[in-house]
Amino acid sequence: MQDNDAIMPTIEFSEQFPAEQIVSGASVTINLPLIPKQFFRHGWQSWSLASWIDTSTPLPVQKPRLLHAMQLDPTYAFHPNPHGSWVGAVGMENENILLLGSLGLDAHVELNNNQLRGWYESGSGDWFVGYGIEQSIFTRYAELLGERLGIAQNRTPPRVWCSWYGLYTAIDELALTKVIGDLGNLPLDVIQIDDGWQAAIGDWQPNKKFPSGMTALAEKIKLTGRKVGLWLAPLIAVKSSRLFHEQPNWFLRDEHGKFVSAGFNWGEPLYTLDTTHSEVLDWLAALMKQVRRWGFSYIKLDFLYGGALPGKRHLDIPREAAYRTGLKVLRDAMGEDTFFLACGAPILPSLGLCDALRIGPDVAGVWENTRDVVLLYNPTIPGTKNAIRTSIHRRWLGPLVQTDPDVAYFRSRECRLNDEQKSLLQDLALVCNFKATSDLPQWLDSDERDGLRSFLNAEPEIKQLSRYAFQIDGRAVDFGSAVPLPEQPRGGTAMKAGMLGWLANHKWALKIDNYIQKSILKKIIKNLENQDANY
Ligand code: 9PG
Repeated sequence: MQDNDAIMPTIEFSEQFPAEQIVSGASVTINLPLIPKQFFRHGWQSWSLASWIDTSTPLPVQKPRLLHAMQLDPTYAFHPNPHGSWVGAVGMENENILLLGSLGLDAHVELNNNQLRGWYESGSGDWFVGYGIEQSIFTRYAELLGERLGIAQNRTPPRVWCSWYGLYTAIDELALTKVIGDLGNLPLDVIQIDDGWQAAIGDWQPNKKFPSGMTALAEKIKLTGRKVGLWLAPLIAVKSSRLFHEQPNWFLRDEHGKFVSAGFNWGEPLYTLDTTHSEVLDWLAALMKQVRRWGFSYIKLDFLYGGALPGKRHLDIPREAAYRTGLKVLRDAMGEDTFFLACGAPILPSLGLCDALRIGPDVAGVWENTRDVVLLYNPTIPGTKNAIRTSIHRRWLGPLVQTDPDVAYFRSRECRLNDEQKSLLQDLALVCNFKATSDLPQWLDSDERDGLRSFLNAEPEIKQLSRYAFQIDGRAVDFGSAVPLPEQPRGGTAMKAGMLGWLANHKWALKIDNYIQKSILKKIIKNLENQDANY
């Protein structure tokens, strides 16, 4: 090391490079002999892209800009070089990798030609530099992170039925009661109610579709011998919520006093709470205690990235440290005996505080959606290929936390995945050791129901053969087909992409899209009334 400046060490890569070093600094630079062909890019939060990428074709900025806060780290959305949050790695000539990863929060890594460089956003901290076989290096990095940030204690993976990818926001008491009955004796440990039960994002009381209240619903599920789960997005609120209206001072603003955008969803702008405000922390703790009193013991907290967005906080502490303060309060209030799944969550700042972490974007009943994935060049948008790609690149987090790759599909109704694509998702669940589905029992034929049952009962032996190839009880599975990013739009397609990108940056266009999605959903739900489970 040529340690001219102790807070900004520079390291020369050489033939006899050590397998492992820990260096400290506000930034660290590693000079490489050549420009590497491959860079491991690690996205900020659950839904952000994590993948090995080819350094010869720079990734275009994903569209639309309006959703950046919700899909990646907005601070680096336009960063010109291949980059990632906390960790980056490059492929070397001899198949070894060289990894540079921070051991603290609020850090970033980029590849600038032949320099691998990391920096802390404020202050300085420790870095791990590892050189060698890919799997061993990631394992060692995870071990060191565990020592600093903590390891999830609860290692028993729950088998979950989640309402989202079947009913979406169209859940109500009646539809859920039917599902609970029709699931029969399928070996599921948790029934988790997702988005759609609440009065508004920010107002965490049941809406009119749940007239009997949350305690009654929880009781009904507990009677089937299962745990009950609930989805909330406690750190964000829509503009029209009572919370935003009544407590505007709890929300994060920028240095000009303007509310920080947390994205746009449910046809509305999103804002986020300032987790350094003591009243916000009290409110969050009270909310978790309320959810526990209702009877829920599995909690999926979503859109958590909001708490770590850049802004001017009550206390002047780094943004990921501020987030972690909020997460700790949520965790303590829900208690150690609650299973806590963090979703839409910045990865490193959530470690040690949650039991499970969503490690990829949402799956969907399609492999790749041309409009959003290809034209907007958006690897964060819900879709099965996007979900598999990022999740498989985050499996190394397994020793630290339970890794949730999202639900698997068994149904052929209301799903456009072919058998091979469905199998790949099911196998992803097996290699990540987290099994969930949202299939409505009414939609499954008897073979599909049997398939779901054996999946839930399976405890296969998993062996990783190479980056994307595995053996599941001796059966070969390769996730490589989900990894390539789409071709970048050219010619006429590029023009279409430009127009769509422009359109998707307008709130009115997203509102119309939201309206269309809701009408499609209404039709699906209407059909449900005439469907009975057939097993
Ligand atoms: C409920 C859902 C489900 C799902 C979560 C989350 O536009 N987006 O980028 C976007 C990404 C994910 C998302 C919604 C919007 O889904 O991952 O499991 O709980 O919220 O609304």
